[in-house]
Amino acid sequence: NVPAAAFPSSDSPSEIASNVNYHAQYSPHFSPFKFDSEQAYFATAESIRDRLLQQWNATYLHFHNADPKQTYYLSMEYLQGRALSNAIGNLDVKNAYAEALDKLGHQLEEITEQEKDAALGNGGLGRLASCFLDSMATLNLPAWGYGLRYKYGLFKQRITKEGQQETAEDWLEKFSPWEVVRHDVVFPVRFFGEVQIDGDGTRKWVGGEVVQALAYDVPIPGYKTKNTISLRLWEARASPADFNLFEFNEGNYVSAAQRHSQAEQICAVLYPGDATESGKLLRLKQQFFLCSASLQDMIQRFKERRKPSKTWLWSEFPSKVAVQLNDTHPTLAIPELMRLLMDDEGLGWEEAWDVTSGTISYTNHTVLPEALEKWSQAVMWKLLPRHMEIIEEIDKRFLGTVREKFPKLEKILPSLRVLDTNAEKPVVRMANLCVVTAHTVNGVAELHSDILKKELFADYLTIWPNKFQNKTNGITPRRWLRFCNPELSSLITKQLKSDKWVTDLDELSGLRKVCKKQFADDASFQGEWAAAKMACKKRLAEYVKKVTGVTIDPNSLFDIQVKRIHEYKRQLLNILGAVYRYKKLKEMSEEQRTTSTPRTIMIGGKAFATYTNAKRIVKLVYDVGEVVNSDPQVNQYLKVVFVPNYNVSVAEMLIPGSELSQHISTAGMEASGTSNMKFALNGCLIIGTLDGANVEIREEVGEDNFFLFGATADQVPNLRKDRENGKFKPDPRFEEAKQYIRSGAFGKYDYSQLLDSLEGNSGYGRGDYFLVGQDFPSYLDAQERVDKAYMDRKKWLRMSILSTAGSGKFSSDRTIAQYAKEIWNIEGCRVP
Ligand code: DL6
Repeated sequence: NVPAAAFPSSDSPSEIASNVNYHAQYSPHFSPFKFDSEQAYFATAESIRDRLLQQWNATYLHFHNADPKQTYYLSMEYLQGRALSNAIGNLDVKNAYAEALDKLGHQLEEITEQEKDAALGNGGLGRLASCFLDSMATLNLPAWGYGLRYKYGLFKQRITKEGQQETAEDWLEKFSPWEVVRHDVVFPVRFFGEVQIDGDGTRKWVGGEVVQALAYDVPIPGYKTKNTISLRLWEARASPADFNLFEFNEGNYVSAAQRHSQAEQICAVLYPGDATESGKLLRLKQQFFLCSASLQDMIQRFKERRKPSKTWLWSEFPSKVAVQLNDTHPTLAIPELMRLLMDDEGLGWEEAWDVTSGTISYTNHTVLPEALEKWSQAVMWKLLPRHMEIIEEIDKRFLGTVREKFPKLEKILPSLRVLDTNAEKPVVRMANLCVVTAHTVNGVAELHSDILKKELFADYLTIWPNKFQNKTNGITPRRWLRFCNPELSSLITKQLKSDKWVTDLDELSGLRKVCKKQFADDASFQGEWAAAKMACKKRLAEYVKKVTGVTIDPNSLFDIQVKRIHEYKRQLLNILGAVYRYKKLKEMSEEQRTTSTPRTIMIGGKAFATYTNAKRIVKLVYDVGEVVNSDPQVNQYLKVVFVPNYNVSVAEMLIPGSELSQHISTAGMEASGTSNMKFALNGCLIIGTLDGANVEIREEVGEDNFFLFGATADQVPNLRKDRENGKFKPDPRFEEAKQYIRSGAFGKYDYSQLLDSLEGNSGYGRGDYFLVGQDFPSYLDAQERVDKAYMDRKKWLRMSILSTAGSGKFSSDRTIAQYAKEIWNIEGCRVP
């Protein structure tokens, strides 16, 4: 009986219900006459989307008229997660929508569960990009994100007794209500072809294959502001003329549609396998496609905003446009901007170079050698011949400048160059191209930025002492506390008597007050804190039961490690610790066992499809869980669960319910980590090494509230040398844990190759390069401290409260405000 209204004239629940009903009737995606949860989700999402579009239009118009300097964030990854609950929260209409849905016979929570995660990312780098967009919008910054609209995103993970199985992620299967296709925003992107030189010496890139980049806008609302910015995702399309009707009518259907399928491949999946030449070429195509389409769009907007006068100075471009490269994946923006400026706009080299380097800044997110991109020069010449000319020129001019101004660097010049011509297969070093060109280079945590300055990019410091900065990562407090943990959120707001912390996270330090007097700590607050945590733990236990079938006890300590599976992140250290714990529990008498701290260890994360050792680790966790969880002697004291298909929504369930979280990478290898910040913010204690942002988290929450272990980054090189020289003596407990697995205690699968990687003396991926054996004893000691602390409920709760209280620094609002001021030079531009 609810009427249908195309747009609600107020935020009253009945008006909203009419609007949702309108969408159910007039934007139908299913057969009529039913209104189940799925339909209700789409209709609700469309109702919210209308609001976002209204705000988006107002924001865009405002930016257009005000013409402020604008930042463009270029990233191959965005891990957006679900949009509905986030948008409802940011628009501050949760209660109104909950009531409206109630009128229509639905629960808001159940509706939001219908949404599939937009998983256009792999890990921390992609989620960081999404947190940044939320903060940019919330801070009213004139900023947009650019990415690719992958049809399948990263794979969906299933866990069976065989280990990890990958299937295509089908987030677009039933359409996404959050994207708006812009048929008027299309740019041609060329690949292959050749460079044509005109009579006057001007160069033009011609021929080859041309693909159309079509824009889809995903509106990103700020929190309690009208500002709604865009995540513009490009889709690759062939034009209708590329369909070969003649071939088709000849019955050659595959070749008739060849151009179309080639275009479709570009945005099919994130990180296609790159073991083959065609895989490498496809990845490079993806990167260039993102860069070229985005830059053409930026240039067009720059011109449009200057249209009344029809003239502009290109030298003004850097004072209107900032481009942030999220790692090296969008490095091709450098030669592409140079090409567009020189070949299309007629600028000379120097002028184009000043514009390009004045516009571009670069964030490094890793020091792992295998993740520092290097592209074969041969492949680049084939795919992007004009860009290779430009890169060669950049390299040549860089050499000239250094030789002239810094002759002392001659010896080390080969390692600083953009081109590596000595290699058997000459390559372009993308990180070097970024450092040589960008006006600013930043790392993502203090330790990581120091390592960049002292090691990876040390020699560039002589040339550009002021180019390098640190911007410690952050997370959005909206998604990662306010919305995912309503229980703790309300308690904090009640205690602080304000919800100002949602946009000013430093306010959380006010919670320290309740912990001031040693153990005279406010018992009632502690009780409420414990109750909030317990509510989240119970919800998590139900979820774990639903997705794995394993029953876990909310009274046990919930110990979680969720992140991409990688040897440097050392999930292997965690599971070896669990194996050791299991063995000791089995050896204890029943009476002794009753004094142990019951624990539920949860591990989750995706292993890259071709990363064999990572997949073995997943299987080992699963196998250990199968044995431990069904062992009646032990399973009241220990459970081990592999949580499948870790993604943003799963994180939103796991993190609020966590009590201990493991961030245990080999020191110096994790650039920052951001889930550590989310856990700490939700009152979870961290067991970790002095790596990445752990260092700063420990400083902020207090060293007594952090379970530290392991070698430091300074010690790691010598410890590796010691191993190589046969000086390392493994702790007997480490040997015992490995031996237990080798004995077949966890099934018939042969884990010898995985365990062998922890033995021997040297080599990356062998000889225990990640120092699991080295850190194992101090890890076990730290775990003992955890067990003891958990038994002291008051102490644990106090530590938990202090952990949240000390998390203010890790808001992405702080990070983005620093980028805006110290790198982009942009200011807020709030829609009136
Ligand atoms: O900066 C975001 C995120 C960091 O928190 C992680 O520590 C870091 O591993 C990740 N880096 C990458 C880049 N590639 N690799 N490996 O994902 O960035």
